[in-house]
Parts: sequence; C-alpha cells; structure tokens
Amino acid sequence: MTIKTVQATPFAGQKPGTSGLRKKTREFMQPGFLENFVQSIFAAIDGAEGKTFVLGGDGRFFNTDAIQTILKMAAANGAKRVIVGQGGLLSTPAASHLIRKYAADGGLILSASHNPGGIDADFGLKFNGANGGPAPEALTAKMLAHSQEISEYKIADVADIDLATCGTQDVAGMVVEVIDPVADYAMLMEDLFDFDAIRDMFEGGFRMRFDAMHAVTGPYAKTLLETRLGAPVGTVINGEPSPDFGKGHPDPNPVWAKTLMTEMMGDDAPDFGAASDGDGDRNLIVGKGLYVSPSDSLAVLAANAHLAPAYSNGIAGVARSMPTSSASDRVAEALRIASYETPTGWKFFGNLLDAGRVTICGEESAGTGSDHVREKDGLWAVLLWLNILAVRKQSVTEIMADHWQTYGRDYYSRHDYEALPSELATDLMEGLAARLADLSGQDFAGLTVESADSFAYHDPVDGSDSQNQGLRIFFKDGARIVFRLSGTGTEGATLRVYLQRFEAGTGALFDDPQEALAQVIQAAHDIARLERLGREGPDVRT
Ligand code: VG1
Ligand code: CO
Repeated sequence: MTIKTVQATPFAGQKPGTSGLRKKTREFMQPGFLENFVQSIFAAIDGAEGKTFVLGGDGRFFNTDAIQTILKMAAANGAKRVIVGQGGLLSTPAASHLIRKYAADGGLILSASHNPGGIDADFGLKFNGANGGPAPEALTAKMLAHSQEISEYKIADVADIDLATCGTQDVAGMVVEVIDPVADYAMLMEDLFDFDAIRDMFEGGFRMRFDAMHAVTGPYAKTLLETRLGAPVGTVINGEPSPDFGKGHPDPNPVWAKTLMTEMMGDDAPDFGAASDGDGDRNLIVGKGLYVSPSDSLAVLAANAHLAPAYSNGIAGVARSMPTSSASDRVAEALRIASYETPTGWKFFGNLLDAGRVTICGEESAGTGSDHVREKDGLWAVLLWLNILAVRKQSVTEIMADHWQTYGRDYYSRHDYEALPSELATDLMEGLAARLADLSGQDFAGLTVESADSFAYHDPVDGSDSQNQGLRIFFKDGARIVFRLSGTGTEGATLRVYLQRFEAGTGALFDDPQEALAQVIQAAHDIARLERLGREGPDVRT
C-alpha cells in the first residue's frame, strides 16, 4: 500500500492573509507544517477525490520540495489529475489561466510574491478556486478551522516525481501532467493584443527595458517580448528565475527596482521601462524620466483599453481596492461605466469579474488585471501599455500629460513602516479607530477633516460583508488618508499609510508627489501620532 496516513498535530498561525498563507521559509519547512495546511485546503473544498488541480510556483527556495509533497498528498487524497509547470514554475496569472482553460477544480500556487526568497526569507502557499481566483474569505476561514483541529494527513509513499520533462506520469493512480509554463499564457496574450502593431513599433526602433527581478516572469517576458514581438535580445534583464531572486527583493517599486529606475531616469533612457514581482502578478510602469504610479496606470489603462483588440467594444466597469486613488473613478464616470471600491486583495474582485460587472481591476500596490484571468497580471499590463503606445504613437509622458489635463491628477503615495512591534502597531490602529468619530471638523496641518470611518465592504454579488478593511480620513478639499495594517508580512506588523490629494487639470500637474503631498503627509503624522513609532521616516515610499 503506497498511501500513508500520518498523525498530525495542529500548528498555530495557519491563518491565510491578504493572499494565502505566508511565513518565514523555515517555519514552512518544519515537519508537517506544509502537509497540515495542504490537508486543510483539501478539507475546506470537501476533499480532493476525483478533482483536477493546477500546481506551480515562482521558483523560490523550497518550491520544488513543496511541489513534490503536494503531488504526493494530492495522489493520496484521490485527486484525478494535476497539471504542473515544468521545473515547478508557474506565474500566478499563468496558473489562473490554466485553471480556467483546462476547467480544473482549483490550483495551488507557491509564492510569497514580492517578499524575498531563500531559507532565511519567505515562503507562501495559496489556493485558487475553479474560476481561477484566490479563495474568498469564507473558504480561507474553513482552511483555518480545519488546520486548528487536524489530526492526520494523507500522503503517497512514492519516489519523487520528474518535474524536468514535459509529459504525463502516473503517481499512485493520479495523472501528473508536466507542461510548458509559458505556452498557454503566451497564446492568451496573443489573443488579447495587437502583436503586429507592437512588433512594428519595435522594428521602428522603439526601445524598452523589462526587469524580471530574477523571478518567475523571466521566461514569460523573453518569449513574449524578445521572441514573439521582436524586441532585441537583452531587453529583458535579470531573466533567469533564481531561488533567492539574486538576493534581491522582487518588489517592482521605485525603491527595489533601483537598477531599472536609474536607467529610466538617465540620459540614454529607453522609451519604456517595466518590471514584475516574484510571482508575476505585479507591474511597474516607467517612461523616460517619469514613474507612473500604479493608481494612474490603472486609470490610463481603463481610459485606453479600447485601443487593444480584446477590449475594442469597451469595458463594462472598473474596480479598484479602497486604498487605490480615485483616478480610475474619474475615468469610469467619463465613460459612464460602473466603478467599485473593494477591500485590499485580489480575491474581492472575483465576484465582480465573474458577474461581468467589471472588465478591469487594479490596486495601488502595482496590481492591474482584467477578466482574461482572475488574478492581477504583470505582463498583461505591460503588453496593454505597449499596445496603447503602438496605437497612439506618443510617449509615456505625453500620454500622462494628456490624461492629467483631461481628468486632473490624483497625487498619490504610500508610506510603509515595516517590521514594527505588532503590539505597537495594533495599539496605534486601535487608538486611532477609537478617535475616528471625533475627528470631523478638526484641523490637522491646515487641512480640515470632513469625515472618517473604518472601511467595510458589502459584496453586491454574493452579499457577504467584510469589516475593518482600513481607516479612512477624508478632508474638505478632497484629500484622503488611509491607515491599514498589511496582511502579507511575515515579521511583526507593517503599517501602510496611503496619501492622496486631487489637483484639477488646469493646475500644477508635474510636481514631485512627495512635495505635492507635504501637507497631507504632515496631517497623517499629526492624526495618528506617528512619532510613537520611533522611526525617522517610512521604510518605503511608493
Ligand atoms: C499587499 C498589497 C495588496 C496585494 C497583496 C498581494 O497586501 O497591499 O494590494 O493584493 O499584497 O499582492 P498587504 O495586506 O500587505 O497590504 V502579491 O503581489 O502578494 O500577490
Ligand atoms: Co505578487
């Protein structure tokens, strides 16, 4: 008998966060930790019997070992078939696509996204459902509940599976199909965008740099940009996935994508720069000398999506996470389409996309995507930008100038205070929450509070409610500050302070956001008494 039933004792702390379960790698590698969580996932979906799953990850340390364990557990739990990316690799959006394309019952994706990788860094696992999207809160609650009372798990006692060769194998009665991680995804992108127009643009001398940050998008970007679109070899840098991301931090923001930013701000900058994160669902967009904030990028993509074949009939609606700026709302209003404001995390977009209420979604954290999959999609955003640039034949700066003149500019920045003592962060948030009701009418740094609340979301599709999704403070002149604790960190707590101020299209549109927001930043300090954190300033400003 190859199926073993192993006694298990619950681990504390198997509560999935904003995007799956994320822990220090060593914690994930404790004997039984991964196994308990995988068994809890199977329990939450009423078993794996007869089911088909997609499996892959961003290639970080422990990726292939975890895949071996998951395959053996899927077999022992009676799964029918598992589709795995060759070498254990699948970007998050590619996994989402495969689940949908092959009508799988779900997928297990191994990643801690933008967090560093390695034995002393981070690891993660999330489950996506049959629609290709991250498990909703009701499902992650079931996973947690099972993890707290688990008494055994099942695993097949078989040799390791060959992940290096594409093809089909039998593992204790289950079919394992190893596939090219890029092929299906590349085909989907070719369906959505005008590759001929983009190819012509490259042929005409258009120059681009794509920084894959040693993470999973390297092979995807090389195939799409260099092989299929004819960008010169070398357009993609850091294109080999490595288990510790070249000791880097695969977070595509101006701080961590420093190499790219320096090149794009230099004299010989290419026309267009982009980067993606560990698992390929985020994107950074930067023009010659101009960083495009993710909130603005969402708005520009929504306003111009009709220029790409897949969206030529227009878009149904736009959704953004609450902390994301109002820029996309202005576009939706002008297009007379619906706009939605959801809590942070892609799982909240799933129902809106499934119901056809929205076509494009985005978050201020460098995530943009559409109804082509049920995850945010870094390369999709890059290709849509390229398609727009190819049709409009303008530079990124010209497009942004035109956009801001038309809609006005929402100056935006996020300040992160990382690895704070959890108690201190909780205390600060609770203290602020308790004072919210009294803030209206008070002045801070010369700004008058109009209203303040704790954001709650009522899902219009399934009727579910989510409370405490961030503290919002609105000011009389239209500025807004949001305070929120991160749900993806693995060390202490991270406080995110989201800052926003509107400038009309006739005003000063090209100021430095930190300067344009100086008053709002000061108000945030005064309201939340940020000096209590004992920090000189934020660790990261995006
Ligand atoms: C962060 C971002 C959020 C994003 C999440 C997952 O969450 O703020 O917008 O959806 O990461 O992104 P938090 O809870 O730390 O603020 V990724 O690229 O991990 O899949
Ligand atoms: Co990610």
